[in-house]
Amino acid sequence: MPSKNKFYVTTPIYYVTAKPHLGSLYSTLIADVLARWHKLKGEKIFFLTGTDEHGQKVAQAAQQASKDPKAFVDSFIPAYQDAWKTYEIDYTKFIRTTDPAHIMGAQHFVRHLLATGDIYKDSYSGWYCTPCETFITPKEMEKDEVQPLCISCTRTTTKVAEETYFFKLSAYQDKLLKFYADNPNFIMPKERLHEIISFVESGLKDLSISRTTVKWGIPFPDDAEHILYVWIDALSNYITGVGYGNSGDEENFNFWWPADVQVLGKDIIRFHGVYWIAFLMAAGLPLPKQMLVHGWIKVNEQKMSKSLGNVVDPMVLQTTYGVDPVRYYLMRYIPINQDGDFSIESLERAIEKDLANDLGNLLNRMLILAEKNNMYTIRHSVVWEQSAINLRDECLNMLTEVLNHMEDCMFHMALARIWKFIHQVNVYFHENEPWKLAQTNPKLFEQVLSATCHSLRTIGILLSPIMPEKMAALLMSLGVSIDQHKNILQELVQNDWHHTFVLLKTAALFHKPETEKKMEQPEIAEKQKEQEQQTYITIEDLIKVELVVGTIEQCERVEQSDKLLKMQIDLGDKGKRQILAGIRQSYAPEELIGRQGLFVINLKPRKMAGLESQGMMLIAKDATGKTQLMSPAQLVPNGTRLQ
Ligand code: ME8
Ligand code: MG
Repeated sequence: MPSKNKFYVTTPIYYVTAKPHLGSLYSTLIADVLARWHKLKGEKIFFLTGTDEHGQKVAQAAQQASKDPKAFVDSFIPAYQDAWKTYEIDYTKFIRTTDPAHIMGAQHFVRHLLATGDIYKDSYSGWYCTPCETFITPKEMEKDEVQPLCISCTRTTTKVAEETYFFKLSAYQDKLLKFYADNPNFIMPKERLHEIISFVESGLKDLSISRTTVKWGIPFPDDAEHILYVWIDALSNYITGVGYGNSGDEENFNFWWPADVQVLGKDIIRFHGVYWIAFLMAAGLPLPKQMLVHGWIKVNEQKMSKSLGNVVDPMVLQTTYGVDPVRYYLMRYIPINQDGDFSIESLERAIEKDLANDLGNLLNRMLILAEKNNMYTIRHSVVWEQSAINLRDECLNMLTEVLNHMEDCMFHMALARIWKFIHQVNVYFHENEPWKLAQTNPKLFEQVLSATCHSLRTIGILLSPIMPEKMAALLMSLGVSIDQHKNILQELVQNDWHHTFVLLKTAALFHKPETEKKMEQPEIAEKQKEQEQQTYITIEDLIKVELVVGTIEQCERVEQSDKLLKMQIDLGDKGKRQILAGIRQSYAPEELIGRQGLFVINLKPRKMAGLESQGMMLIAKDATGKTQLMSPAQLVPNGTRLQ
């Protein structure tokens, strides 16, 4: 089939019972990054986001606020639109389920399902969880339970007994299982597919898709006693948003549907991976190509959520830290395939270390040095020195790996790989001592600047979907402009270092968080207090500790843990050891491989996250929580004991 060169991406539509929080931003940001990434490939983009405004949950919240439901939902819309605008969320359309076009489309969808015979009327009696807007299936209840708790959110449920329209979900069990088997990449990350398969395998009951005891919703076609169950209303936004059910828009709908990627959190995977797919199968519509399911942002081990009241307001966060640094932090340090803890501490560390020190300073040093020597136009070399050739090869290696990670939507891996390259560029710049070359060898001086500019150009383009504004500034300071209609990634992969750069002085891209501006971190003060309480040990105590120099040969993340890295350490004549350390927030594994460190090797082996750690690595943490690996200032043979 000829490719349409299009990319259609969606986010969940959020319940408008409050303004957006960091969790809602996270899903929306992932979709934005994907959309911008595909734009770099020259594809046409449709990016749909919006709000889920009907149903019992919203109606109850409106009632509590003594407001009419429509006035209540209207009051939050500016907060969503402002937040998305501030965070550079470049959506194509913001859909509201109260939009007339959506209402028409959703009714059309249900009429279609009625016509195919997949809907019948009966009575329903059971339990309902309002916060999740979900019916509790008998399987999810303990036997003889009086009032079950919701298995998803553990809150109390309410009894519902009413006449309802059912969708024949049970008829789709085999078709769904076949679909999953035929499309193993349908759900990313792949682990999440098993969850769906076992839910479907355990048996599907027909699904109630209308309510009579709730009034705030879309009228059921030709039966005004009923309103649409909020999930069938909400899910259909993904098709109504591109024109389904609205005459005149068929061409638009046929062009964009099916969605290429649907982004969602793991809490709503069943609605998307099972119900939504079955509805579409019943309607005979094409199925979405992929669902990208992410984990939860947590605060102190708890899911960040409106109902738990532990939310972080992205609008407050950006006033202190800026938009692009928050975007970067979320994409790099909340791995998409697992839950991630949000902390101010690690956000500040990311800004200081990765953005201000590693990337910002590199650009700055290069620009200042060029200016000092009146070099504003940097020409490429015809013959490159070996060190520049090596850097150029590394640039291509990095690109290849980053492209793969981005195809897998492993954003955190892509970013770690880009940062490894940034380190290499820093080393190249430093080792070539261009400030000396400026006096002794102007030609080579220009070459070092040129190699650095070429590297920064690639870095800036690759990072532009993550930090659009900062990378636009970076590229502008190099005199680079991007042609929106070309596949720029394809050009990058050619890795031709033949550009001329016209430098423009620019304000520093990133600022280290200033101490007086930093947000509250009470836990840090506690830690400092603990450290201040000194007690003495004797020299005999000290020599009991066997402290040895070793080289980190291998290093990888421990899947089950947000904090741990697993390392293989070469201790020379003392052999090899597996050692685990809680430094994952400070170092990407690649950064550590090949480096020397100091290790306690006679500590009793202990299990961490189910793995044995045969010693301990020495690290230092400063007051901001930044971790530093302790290493000898110069290379020392592995196995050397400290004295
Ligand atoms: O479920 N971490 O809306 P909702 C990461 N209206 N993501 C989070 C999060 C967190 N702590 N908290 C929320 C609904 N999210 C329905 C969806 S779609 C047809 C209807 C994100 O307001 C995540 O994507 O409860 C989650 O799936 C979504 O917000 C739920 O938002
Ligand atoms: Mg929710």
